[in-house]
Amino acid sequence: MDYLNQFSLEGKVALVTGASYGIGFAIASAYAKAGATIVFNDINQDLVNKGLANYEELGIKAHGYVCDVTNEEQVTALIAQIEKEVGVIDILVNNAGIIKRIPMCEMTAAEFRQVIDVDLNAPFIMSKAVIPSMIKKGHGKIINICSMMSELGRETVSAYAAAKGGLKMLTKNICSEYGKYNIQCNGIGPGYIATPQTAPLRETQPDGSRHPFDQFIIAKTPQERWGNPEDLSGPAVFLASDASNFVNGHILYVDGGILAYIGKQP
Ligand code: NAP
Ligand code: GCO
Repeated sequence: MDYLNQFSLEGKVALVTGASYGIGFAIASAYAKAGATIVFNDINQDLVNKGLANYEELGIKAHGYVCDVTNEEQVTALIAQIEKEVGVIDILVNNAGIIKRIPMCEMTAAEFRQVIDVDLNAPFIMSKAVIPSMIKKGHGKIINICSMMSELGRETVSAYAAAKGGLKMLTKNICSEYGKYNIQCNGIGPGYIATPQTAPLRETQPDGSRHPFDQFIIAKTPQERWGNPEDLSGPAVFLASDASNFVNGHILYVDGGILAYIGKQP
């Protein structure tokens, strides 16, 4: 058997949410290079257009749609439109996410709910929308983008950690409930990745020094660097391909070793 063929995504339709840029864009671009047809959504047409241009720059003909992943009506309409215009979704990556860095006692309930809505409720809504067709088709791959905060806490990210911890368990539950239909649901837990979401944590200080949090992450990472979105491409292709057909309910941490390491002695 040519084992490399197991990693091919030829003939597959992959939907990556929130993939105009950042981690989602890197994953969707890797899927296209592995042969998949790429579908992505973002929250407004301007971002979708920017995303389409970004894919075109790489020679990728993507299908972009406007959809707020927290809105169940929009999601139901999106899946029906994709199935009509592109095809049944074989691979869903729940990537869209937000973070609010606010000390818990200063965070309003509305702010907490907003993070839970995008980072946890939306993956539930999206997964519920694609599973029926995956069952009919006899297979499916759902990949949830979790986080270090699926395992660890830190100051100011209470809502995000609660959501990503919940997303880890939603991943295990989809595996438990739908594994019998040959649906594999796994998570990817990125470490600290250089994207717009973490830009505030990496800003160069007025005196030209590195941001204290930047230095902290370097000291906590055995590989002594931030991750790049492209570091997630290979693991994401693996979990979307036939190479992982008996991997289910697993969270694959792609973190340069952070979770294994107590941190460099100051
Ligand atoms: P990002 O740069 O902020 O991109 C997030 C994407 O999600 C954006 O395209 C955003 O669109 C979209 N989005 C947000 N809310 C949405 C909604 N309601 N409906 C549709 N799209 C929506 O974030 P990232 O760093 O690439 O992170 C992507 C995922 O990885 C997130 O789930 C994040 O929690 C997770 N993650 C990130 C890191 C990291 O260090 N960067 C590490 C671990 C996990 P807008 O521009 O319109 O907001
Ligand atoms: C933060 C960061 C992290 C990363 C990521 C780590 O403020 O601590 O934004 O939450 O985004 O989730 O895996």
